[in-house]
Amino acid sequence: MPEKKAVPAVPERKAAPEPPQEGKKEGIPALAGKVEGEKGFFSALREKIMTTKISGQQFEDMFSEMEMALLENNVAVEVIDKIKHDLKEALVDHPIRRGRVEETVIVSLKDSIRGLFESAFDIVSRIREKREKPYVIAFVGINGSGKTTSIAKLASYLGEKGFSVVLAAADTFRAASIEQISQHGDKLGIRVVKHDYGADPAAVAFDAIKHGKAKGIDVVLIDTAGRMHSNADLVNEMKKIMRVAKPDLKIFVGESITGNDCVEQAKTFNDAVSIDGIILSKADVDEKGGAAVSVSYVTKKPILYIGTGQDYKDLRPFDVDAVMENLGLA
Ligand SMILES: Nc1nc2c(ncn2[C@@H]2O[C@H](COP(=O)(O)OP(=O)(O)O)[C@@H](O)[C@H]2O)c(=O)[nH]1
Ligand SMILES: [Mg+2]
Repeated sequence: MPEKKAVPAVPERKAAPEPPQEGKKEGIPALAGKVEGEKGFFSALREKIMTTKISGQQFEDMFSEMEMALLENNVAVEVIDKIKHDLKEALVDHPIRRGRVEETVIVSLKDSIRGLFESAFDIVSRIREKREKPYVIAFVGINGSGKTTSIAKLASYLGEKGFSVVLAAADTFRAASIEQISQHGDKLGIRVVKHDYGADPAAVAFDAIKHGKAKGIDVVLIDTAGRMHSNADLVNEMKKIMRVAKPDLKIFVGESITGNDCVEQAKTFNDAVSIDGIILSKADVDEKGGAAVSVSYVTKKPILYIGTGQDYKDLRPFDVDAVMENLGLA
């Protein structure tokens, strides 16, 4: 090893000898005192020894495997593109400490996924903040996605918080829908405003709000029908309900188990009536988590609650940390 320095010390830094530090076994006596914060020759050398870089090609190879895993777990394609972009920025051609490559990739992946979620707001505060009663929430989503069940859960929760609630049976289309919501109303001791099957859903919503105003009710929850989301009639019907009811909040309810379909539905309803938030139902049966990871990013709307079962108590505020944990990314 050279006895003298191959490159002069950086001029502005006085070569004040540092006290010998324990545990430092650089094996280069002439440079041993100059490791911390060193610039120039030695730091360049040290960086070469201590760090590595992921090249563009290595990244592509690594990501193609990751991409397969994300697709298999129902993560939407545009979300995969976003994750790829984030990881590329974070990883390609940056020095990474040797032995820390895997850890660095995982940290970058977690950061990227965490960044996909819009932050949720608190419905209870929103209700309290509204001066004029009632606070009106309309629920949209396709048939069987969990709207009526989620409405009943939310009604139960709001009841516990001390709010008076009325339900609007504005799904006048699906067989037994009015009976279903009426049963929930009976169990919860909550009034259900209903018309006959085939009646105009907007009229049901209107009546429920009128009733709410007259009785000083805090919250009106509007159930709606969800025939196929591609059906233009349905979209027009939704728009009419929204025009008439002017809800304070429009919540899309989607089945988390349907993965990409759920994301597509959310997009369609968002385009049609501009949703404010999302409830993901059936999270208790979803192992993949792709919808949870994708739906907020794609719509730019927050996930407010997840449904975790069929009981009234099975509605949880959405928690990014819990989702990360479910995905094995905590
Ligand atoms: N396991 C589970 N089942 C749910 C959940 N939410 C709703 N369901 C069930 O899914 C089915 C359809 O729900 P429903 O509320 O009628 O959907 P709607 O057609 O959108 O009103 C019913 O059998 C519900 O009991 C949930 O979070 N977990
Ligand atoms: Mg229903």
